[in-house]
Amino acid sequence: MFDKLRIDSFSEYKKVYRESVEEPELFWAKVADDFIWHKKWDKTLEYSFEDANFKWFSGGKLNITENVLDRHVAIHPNKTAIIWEPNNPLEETRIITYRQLHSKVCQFANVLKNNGIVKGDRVCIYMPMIPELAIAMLACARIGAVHSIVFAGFSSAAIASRINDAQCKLLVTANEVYRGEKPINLKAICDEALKESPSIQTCIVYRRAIEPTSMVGGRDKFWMEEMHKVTDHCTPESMDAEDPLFILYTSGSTGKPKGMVHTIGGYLIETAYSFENIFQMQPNDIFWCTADIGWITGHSYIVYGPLACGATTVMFEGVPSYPDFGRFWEIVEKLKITHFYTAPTAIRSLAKEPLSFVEKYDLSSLKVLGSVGEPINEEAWHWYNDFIGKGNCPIVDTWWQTETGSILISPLAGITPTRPTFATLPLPGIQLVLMDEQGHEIETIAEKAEGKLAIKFPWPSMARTVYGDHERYKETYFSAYPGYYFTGDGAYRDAMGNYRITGRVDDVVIVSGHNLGTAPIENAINEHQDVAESAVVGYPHPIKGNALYAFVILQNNVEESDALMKEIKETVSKSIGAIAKPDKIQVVNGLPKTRSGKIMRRILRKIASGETDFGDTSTLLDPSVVKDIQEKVEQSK
Ligand code: 7RM
Repeated sequence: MFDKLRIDSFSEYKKVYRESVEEPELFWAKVADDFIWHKKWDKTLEYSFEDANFKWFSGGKLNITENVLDRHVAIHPNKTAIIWEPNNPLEETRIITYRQLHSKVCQFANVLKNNGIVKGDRVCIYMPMIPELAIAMLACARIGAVHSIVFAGFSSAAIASRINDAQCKLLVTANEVYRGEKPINLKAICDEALKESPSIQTCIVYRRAIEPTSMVGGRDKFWMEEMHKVTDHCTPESMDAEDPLFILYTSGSTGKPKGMVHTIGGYLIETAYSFENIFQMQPNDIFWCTADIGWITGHSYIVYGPLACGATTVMFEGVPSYPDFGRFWEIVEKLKITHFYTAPTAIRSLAKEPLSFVEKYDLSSLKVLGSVGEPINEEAWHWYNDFIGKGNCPIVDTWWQTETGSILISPLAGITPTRPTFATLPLPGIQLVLMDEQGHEIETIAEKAEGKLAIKFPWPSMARTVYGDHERYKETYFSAYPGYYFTGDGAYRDAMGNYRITGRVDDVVIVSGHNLGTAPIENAINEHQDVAESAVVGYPHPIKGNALYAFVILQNNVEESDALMKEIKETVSKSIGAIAKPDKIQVVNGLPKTRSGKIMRRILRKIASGETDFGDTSTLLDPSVVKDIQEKVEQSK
């Protein structure tokens, strides 16, 4: 699609990278030139690290849906935009062309308007992986409304708090979701949430299943009935490049999730640029990212990136294990997938099943494999390379975050020399640095230069703020190293400049590729009446990457029991979602704390992963607690 922007050799990458660092604004302006604007921008970049203010292409006017839809309808209206694969293989695959997608998006945009939604309003979307989810988000973008997608595995309490935080006016959902064996009634979960969310005036319900659905008069409306009332003509709203496109919540190290705000111009340009160059697609290729659209990976690399490049993108409703562990490979064969992008946790869980699940299918359509979400370990990398790629498919290990909007470190498929477990080199325009303990840049060229990963110059798709809390944005990302964006990750760099990300250095745990804050989980556990206090840490897990270990102090006179442990897990499930349930709960008498009362999770992390060297424990208030916890853990083994 973007022929002019496509890098096609390693020497060209090096040249473009160098130019992008020497004159970043010129570089990004050239990229932005290839998109459809109503009016060109006044200034490419204005920024201040000190105030954490970043503006790209401000004064520029555009509508993102013209770039991801109208533009392609004009060139290839009958090209497939979305292939939808249902949870149940007996149900039919849906093929949606660019023309059809455009028509549905415009229609649903009119539905939103009919229901009082105007530019700037926030719309919450709580939907399963069906095409209507993509349609709803693009419809928001068409009229300048801001979407806030909540992953359909979250609980009613989690939806309510997100709706309330952004004061969403409308909620889009479906009556049921199918993932694996049992259907889940999403509408019932929404009804619970809406008891606590008075800002919602309308709830639009897509009938995923022909089930009786309880509807609240005046508030709830069926998708189909609303669609029948409108045409498929909808003039795209002319938006400023810096107007918000969406809010997406991500967990932080303190209680409340952060609503990361992404803006239209920079996000469009960089998701498209990164998609084009990393995946190196050919016109008839088929791209499948297995993430859920409820996470940033789905936003950027199922919807916006691929569609901006006019590619064919696959949406899968189900799970890798249903009806059996061959489901992914069956789909690869059936849809002739050329580009397959998944998470290390999925790779590890499939690698432990018999190889016959892989060998049963013809995977020869595959050209490129991708990985995202957490560091990929050596073993999983080789299994992926040998048995899925048959040694013929470059693996792009892509590092990025909800906050970065698009991939910042990755090989370009077939171009950048790869190194197992390394995300390799920064994309053009991305100025990475490693920081030492004193907060200085590590400039050493060595086989292993190790530090904390930070970024020295703004990039277009970076989040602009935390919704309603700019101070928190400033504090979280720009206070650790003044003049830099701090990623929260540790990393090392080899002598060739390749980066390997080692993981979070703060209190966020990546479980099965999901970014979970330990603080909200502790808050949930503490809600149980029998719990006095708790601390949650991650520990290495062969399948999930990390699992959660909860250390819990019970109220006096409460007896430890299996039933109680189960109740505690349920409390977490209810307030956050099943993915946040701790794998292990250890009852203890005390927690290792500093004099100022901070729990030293570093020590608990070591205990949880079976280590005995705790490093510096001089700030511990009462060192005997540690011994006591270790003994209890030993006893319960
Ligand atoms: C895209 C996404 C972000 C955190 C990030 C890292 C970890 C992501 C990789 C990775 C090693 C990778 N967004 N992470 N990709 N670690 N190698 N290729 O996952 O906001 O949910 O998580 O995920 O710790 O900071 S996220």
